[in-house]
Formats: sequence, C-alpha cells, structure tokens
Amino acid sequence: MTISRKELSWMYETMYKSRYYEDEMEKTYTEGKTPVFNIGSGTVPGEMHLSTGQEPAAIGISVHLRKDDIVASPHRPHHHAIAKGVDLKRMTAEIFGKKTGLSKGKGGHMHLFDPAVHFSCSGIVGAGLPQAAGAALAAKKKNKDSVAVAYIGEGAANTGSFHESLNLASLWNLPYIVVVENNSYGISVPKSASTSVASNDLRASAYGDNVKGYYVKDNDPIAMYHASKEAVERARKGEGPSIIEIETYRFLGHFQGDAEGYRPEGEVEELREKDPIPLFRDLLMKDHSFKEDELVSLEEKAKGEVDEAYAFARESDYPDLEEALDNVFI
Ligand SMILES: Cc1ncc(C[n+]2csc(CCOP(=O)(O)OP(=O)(O)O)c2C)c(N)n1
Ligand SMILES: [Mg+2]
Repeated sequence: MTISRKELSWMYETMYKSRYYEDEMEKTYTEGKTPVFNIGSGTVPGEMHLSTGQEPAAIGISVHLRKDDIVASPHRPHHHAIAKGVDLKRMTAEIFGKKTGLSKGKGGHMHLFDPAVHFSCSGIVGAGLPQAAGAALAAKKKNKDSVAVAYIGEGAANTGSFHESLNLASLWNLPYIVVVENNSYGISVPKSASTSVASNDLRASAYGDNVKGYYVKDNDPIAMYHASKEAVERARKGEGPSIIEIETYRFLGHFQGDAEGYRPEGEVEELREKDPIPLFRDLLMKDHSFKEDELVSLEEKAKGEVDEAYAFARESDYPDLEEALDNVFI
C-alpha cells in the first residue's frame, strides 16, 4: 500500500509546523516568568504541556481525517489541533488569553475548542474518551460516515472512562478510535509502574470481536499512517472501534518547569537521536525522491503560518474587565 506524494508532503509540512509551533511556545512561555517562576504571569499564563517529539501520533491519523470527523484531545493538545486544522491564529490567541481566542481567552491551552473542525480538548485526564464515544454515537444515529477519535496518554488508559467508553462503543459498534500515545510517563510515573499489560492495543480483545488493536512502534509516522488508515476505514464502513497504541517520545518535561528528576540520565539525549522529523525528512529524500528545495519550501510555508499566528496573538487585546463573568459558569 503506497502513500501518495501529496499525503507525504502534508505529513512532513504538518509535523514541521507542529514542531516549530512548540519550539516557539517553549521560548514564549518563559517570557515574564523569570527570574522567579510564577505560573500565572507572563505572555502565556497557566500550565503548559508541549508535544515536542510526539508529532507522528497526530499526523499519521489526521491525514485520513475529514473536517467533519470529531477529535477529542487531552491536556497535551497542540499537535492534535494543528493536524486537525484548528484556526492557528485563534488557537494561539486563546493560549495567550486574548479576546480574539477560540474561547475569547477564557479556556487557555488545555481547553481549545473549534467547532468549525469539530475539535475539543480537556485538562481532565480521560474526559475526551466518553465525549468522543458520544460524538461517534451521534454520527451513527445521523447515518453519517464520520468517525470520532479520542487521543489519550498511556496513563489515561487506566481510567474508568477508557473501559466504559470502549465497552459501549463495542456494544453499539460505533465509529470510534482511541489513539493511545505511549510516551512512557504519566507525569513522573513510568508506564511499567502503572499498567498491567505490555501495550494497550492488547486490551481490544477484552471488548469483543469487533474491536481491533494496533501497535505502532518506534514513533514511526509511516507505520502510524498504515494502522490509522485501516482503523479509519473500518470505522467508516461500520466495522467497529479500534485502539491504536503508538510508542512515542516526550522530549520535554511533563509540563514546562518540570525538574524531571525521575528521568534516567541520558534518556532525553537518546530519544532526541531518534527525532522523527529529521528521520522522516531523510526518508522522503532517500525513498520518495523529494528534493531539498521542495522540503525547504514546505518548511518556510509552515514557519510563515506559525509566525503569523504568534504575531496575531501578540497584537490582539486582552478581554475587558467587564467581560470577566461573561460566557462562564458561576
Ligand atoms: C482526572 C484527572 N486526574 C489527574 C489529573 C492530573 N494529571 C494531569 S496529566 C496527568 C498524567 C497524564 O499522563 P498520560 O495520560 O500518560 O498523558 P501525558 O501527560 O503523558 O501526555 C495527571 C495525573 C488530571 N488532570 N485529571
Ligand atoms: Mg504518558
């Protein structure tokens, strides 16, 4: 099964865009928070969970998704949002707390919501699982062939909502896909200390014959493409839910400011040697006849879009004090 040149271009450009976005966010986040770290101050107030290194998980499935497919993402959402086509300017403004943001600056980085592309995320671990299952049920009841994807971390696979959602998704044969990003840690807890199975795709067999499990190793965007293609096609044809676990790498801390005392020495350096973006770039040149200037122009396009989004967020106004209690539950 070959991947078209158009798909490969999109995958490279989107992975690059996501990485450049996160690199910019990493720098921007420290503005106004030094010399004494105050989480509520600076250009980007609040907690920050970056997805640097985890790009293949989002890009490998999103290449198969349509605008009307539904995505529910957790607290580490930027790569998923970028891959789903969330409005980058309004997303960045939201993260900066500006009034031009997706939710007028009141949601922040863990609560991005863009109904135009059916994207949402939540800071509550496991919350997206039943939400996406509900969206899958709605699609089925409306006789649409759209699919719903819940992205979770491997830590969230041990929450009750994983079991409840997959049980009903199987029983009702929903177009539902759970992507488990195994980045080896839930905050500081290694997977080996939290999870009884070797990988979460093995749990598929617990929910019935219509649930299929896929395991993607080595943070490989091409393997993620193939597993996801099959899972999305199965879901669209009404053949049932899937669980895809991808072995991925978190290059940074759980959150920005994490001292990472739980990491074995040299781990991050080792992971960075397997950075999926330069590896994918080399592969495109070696096996798919991409030329250097073609890749540079995709990179420039991606950077331009991200730079524009950050400029838009910086130039936007903060909400007025009088708006503080509008559109919130009190
Ligand atoms: C219901 C709930 N419990 C606990 C937390 C605190 N918390 C935030 S992230 C996290 C760990 C998540 O680990 P994982 O699912 O592997 O995702 P990762 O951070 O590795 O992407 C926890 C326990 C929370 N936000 N929500
Ligand atoms: Mg994790």
